Amino acid sequence: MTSREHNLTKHWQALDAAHHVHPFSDTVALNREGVRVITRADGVYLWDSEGRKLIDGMSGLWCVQVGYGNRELAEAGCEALSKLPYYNHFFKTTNPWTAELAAKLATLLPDGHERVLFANSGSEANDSALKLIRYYWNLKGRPDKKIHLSREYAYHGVTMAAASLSGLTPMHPQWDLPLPGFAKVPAPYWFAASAMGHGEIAPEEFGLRIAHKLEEKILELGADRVASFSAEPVQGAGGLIFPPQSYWPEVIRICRQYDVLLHLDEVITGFGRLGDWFGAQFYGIAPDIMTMAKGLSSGYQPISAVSLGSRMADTILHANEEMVHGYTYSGHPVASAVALKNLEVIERDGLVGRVRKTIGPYFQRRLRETFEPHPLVGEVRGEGLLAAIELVPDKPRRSFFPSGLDVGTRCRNYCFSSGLIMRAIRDTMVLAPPLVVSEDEIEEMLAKAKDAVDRTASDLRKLVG
Ligand code: PXG
Repeated sequence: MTSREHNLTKHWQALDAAHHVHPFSDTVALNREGVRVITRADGVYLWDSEGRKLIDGMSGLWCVQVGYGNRELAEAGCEALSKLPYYNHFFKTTNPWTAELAAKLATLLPDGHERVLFANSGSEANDSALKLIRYYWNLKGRPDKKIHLSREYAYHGVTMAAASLSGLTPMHPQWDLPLPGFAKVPAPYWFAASAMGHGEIAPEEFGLRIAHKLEEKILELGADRVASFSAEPVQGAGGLIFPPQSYWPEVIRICRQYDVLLHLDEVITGFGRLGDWFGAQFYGIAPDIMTMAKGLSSGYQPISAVSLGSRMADTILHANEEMVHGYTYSGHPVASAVALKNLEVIERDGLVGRVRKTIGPYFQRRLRETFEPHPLVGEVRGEGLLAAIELVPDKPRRSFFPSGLDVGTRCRNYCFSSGLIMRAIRDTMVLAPPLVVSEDEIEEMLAKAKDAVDRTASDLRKLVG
């Protein structure tokens, strides 16, 4: 590090500490430690202001599908910025990029999803989805159907409604949430089954058991009061929870039987991460309404979308009245242009097929070879370019460490110090690399991750014997 780099870093850190409030952070602790200033990125790599290179195993926050530094996306954004930096869709107007983006999405979305609304973040998309669900039931003359069901460990965002829908309990008390009208059902988290008191149970049987908890909740609340069930096809920020194969078909049956709208949150699973365009196609789910963000623009611009299946579209779009909803930046021209180019690049370069057929299987095989034999690893799970490694005290018993040991954070810190960005969710280590990642880059990530898990194991031997 040069002295100029050092001085600049200190300067930005001081400004940041004095004026910038960070998301999901303890300000005092953060400023004691000092933030890292990220200054540039290319491919799967980031650089900080001190010249250190980091390999990004998380695609930013699960979003940079095409990798960093893609010139085509930058140029598409520049072109829209120069031609039409802003205009809205409120005054009987549209723009070329937003119209084309909506039409392009309709070709990729599950059958029947022909209509799309735009917003700027996953949280806003989910907030909008809940409003549309309420509106649908009001139009149908069933105003009592108002309860929104979702799952424990779900992450749907941070607006009042999206946080209420989220099932990660630390997200609620600071804000007096959840709002009334939200209820939770358990997650199909098979690895945690015995810790949750389910005893020894096979994954497929567990999938059915947890699906039936949804049915029990609907019956308990009354099907005539339940509006919707919201779920991520694979739960992301809650710990990368992959449902057993038996789960989704049974959930779909239950939603149909009790006339509960199915809302899929594809904010993480959308745009190729599982080796299909969406989790809906991967698991064979036909949602009534879907939300997406992140990979829609590879994170290059803030943009999200809500798509309506034919059932909801037919009712809402033929209401013959104004739909009183929309944001200043819904379908922003620059964000739309970048998202449109992003979809073109993903399609042209065959990135989804690559995840399904080549790089995804390679990643999954090497991950299992590297971590399944490790004494600290209780389970390796994953599909496509999503993977989780559960760090556990007792491999055969599938138990968890006491939270005070901060095993995941310890391992995450070792990753950082060796130049790998990997996410720790409790003691579950997560990887979600960009869809363009190469085999060599996967090897680099896995070698650094293995080293971090080894060092964590050695710490634990010292701590607990
Ligand atoms: N739904 C899902 C499934 C998400 O993962 C959101 C909605 C909200 O999106 P916005 O754009 O409002 O943030 C998300 C976001 C993490 C992490 O640490 C995950 C998210 C956001 C921030 C951190 O894993 N997911």
